[in-house]
Amino acid sequence: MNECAMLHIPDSRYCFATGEKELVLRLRMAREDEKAKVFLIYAKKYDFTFCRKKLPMEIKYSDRLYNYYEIKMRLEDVRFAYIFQIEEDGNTWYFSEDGVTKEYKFEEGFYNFFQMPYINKNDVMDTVDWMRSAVFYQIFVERFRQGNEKKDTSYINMKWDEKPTPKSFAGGDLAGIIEKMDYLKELGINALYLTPVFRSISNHKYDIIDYFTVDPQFGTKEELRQLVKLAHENGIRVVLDAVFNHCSMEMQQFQDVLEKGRESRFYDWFIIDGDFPEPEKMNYECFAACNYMPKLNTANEEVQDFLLEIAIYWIREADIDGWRLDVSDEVSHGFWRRFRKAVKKEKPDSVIIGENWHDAYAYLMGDQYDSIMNYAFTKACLDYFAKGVFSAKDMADKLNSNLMRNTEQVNRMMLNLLDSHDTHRFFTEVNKDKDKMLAAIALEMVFEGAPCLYYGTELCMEGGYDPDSRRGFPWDTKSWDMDFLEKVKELIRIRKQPAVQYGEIKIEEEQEMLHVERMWENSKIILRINMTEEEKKIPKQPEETVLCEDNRFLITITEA
Ligand code: ARE
Repeated sequence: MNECAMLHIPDSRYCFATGEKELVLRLRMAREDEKAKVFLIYAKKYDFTFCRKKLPMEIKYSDRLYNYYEIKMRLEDVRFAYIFQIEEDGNTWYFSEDGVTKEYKFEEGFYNFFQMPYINKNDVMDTVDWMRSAVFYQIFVERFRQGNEKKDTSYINMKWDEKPTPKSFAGGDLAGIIEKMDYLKELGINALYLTPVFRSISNHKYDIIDYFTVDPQFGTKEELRQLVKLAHENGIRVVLDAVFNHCSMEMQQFQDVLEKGRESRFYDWFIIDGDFPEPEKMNYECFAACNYMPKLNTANEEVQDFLLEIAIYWIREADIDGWRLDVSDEVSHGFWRRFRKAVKKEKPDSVIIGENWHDAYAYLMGDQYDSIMNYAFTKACLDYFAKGVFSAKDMADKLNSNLMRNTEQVNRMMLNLLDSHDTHRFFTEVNKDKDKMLAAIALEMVFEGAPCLYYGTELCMEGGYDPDSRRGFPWDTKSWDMDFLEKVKELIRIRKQPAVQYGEIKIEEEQEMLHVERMWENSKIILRINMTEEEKKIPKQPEETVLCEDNRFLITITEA
């Protein structure tokens, strides 16, 4: 048995409460040990030495190197003690805080059993309920739709269907989104993520001058209110972009420091090396190498208070349903902890989605964000669907490995995306292959977490890297591929099936195909994807009913 591969950490993604009396336990073992029989030996904490129970554990996830055994326990008590027992080739081992041992002295167990000492209610992370069935649609506001024809349009310098440059303005606004709410509802999405809408001189508005004003190019506070209200009436939630890592150098507080240097009462709002910030010398922290985006010092409590006020203000004023956090991995954990408390207090079922491109476990333990933009999912999809560097087995391994980074609650709230305003469009990445595109969307809809469609995905919009991925939405219906659009709608409907909302997930390779299963009560949804060069008829069992199919995938349902 490969001891080095064995891993279990109490009170972590390997042992977490999903309710006050519900605990998930995971044990990692080497893949080569898959014949081993694994048992959980457990008891109420204070009973462990004299009265224990034993349950078998099953492999629920596998990646290239490891198998992950998982069990969900309904507890009699909030204090829980346990060890693992492993049987292989006629040998028995025990795995406890003492590591792997041939023998285990239960009478001394209180020194080295693993434990969940006490599940305190306020430590249990809740899944935001509506996230279970959420299908997000990301809108880059400047390019979705111009609804207000009466506004001052002198800033518009790009024809709607032209290729954008970094400084293009096409005229998109909130009124445009309001106007097209029927289209969004019809598509079946039930959550919007809007890129920033506050006052700023750029087209993307990630350099904010005034966080309390909607940018006049986009509309007014009243229109934002209306948008959210109308969205809610149509069963659609709205998440806005919180750009709290940095602001615009035009923001009044930074201007004050530019003018007064150390004498400014806002000097400590920024991180400056010297008496004055000097943009040409870049002697202050900023986003990337953009001197026009000075970094806010979120270690400063006054800055924290200012940002929290903004977060709460828009929940109160516009009734938004959550925040996506820009460059969240560069902002302090301490700030996000305060942020979560404040936002969840104001609106308990709001969602907090970080923009971390990498493993974000440290932020996802229930005290900071609920989820992240799942770029690890994006990368896996690129490798499998677009670049062809992943076989079905590689893909299954990678998806399982990614799931094991986080707890069940977090996995259910992950924002799974194929592309965004910061990447090439996925349709361009798959070389405009509609079968591959649909197969990828099918995976997004059946996978654990909330899918997020970047605006225009449903119409196969193309585009390279920023700014090309931000073209104007093609409203001329003559150009639409209606079959494709209908397929996307069908797939969105599948995401709302109970098995996908609540079911466990199983991902594996079968006959060189990717096989994803969701199971809930009596129903089982199976997605099979064939990305091999061989065109094969994707097999299904006689008891399965087809929900949706295309050249590269088949989704079926079985109701027992
Ligand atoms: C502008 C120009 C670009 C130019 C860039 C740099 O448009 O053509 O390349 O400047 O000079 C916003 C705008 C951008 C704008 C940028 C700067 O949307 O158009 O670019 O401001 O003015 C990293 C960050 C991540 C960030 C991405 C882009 O970690 O937070 O880079 N994403 C957010 C937003 C962006 C936004 C900003 C941040 C700034 O979503 O839209 O840009 O507010 C690895 C790294 C990641 C890295 C990722 C991509 O995975 O680990 O950290 O993300 O690659 O590079």
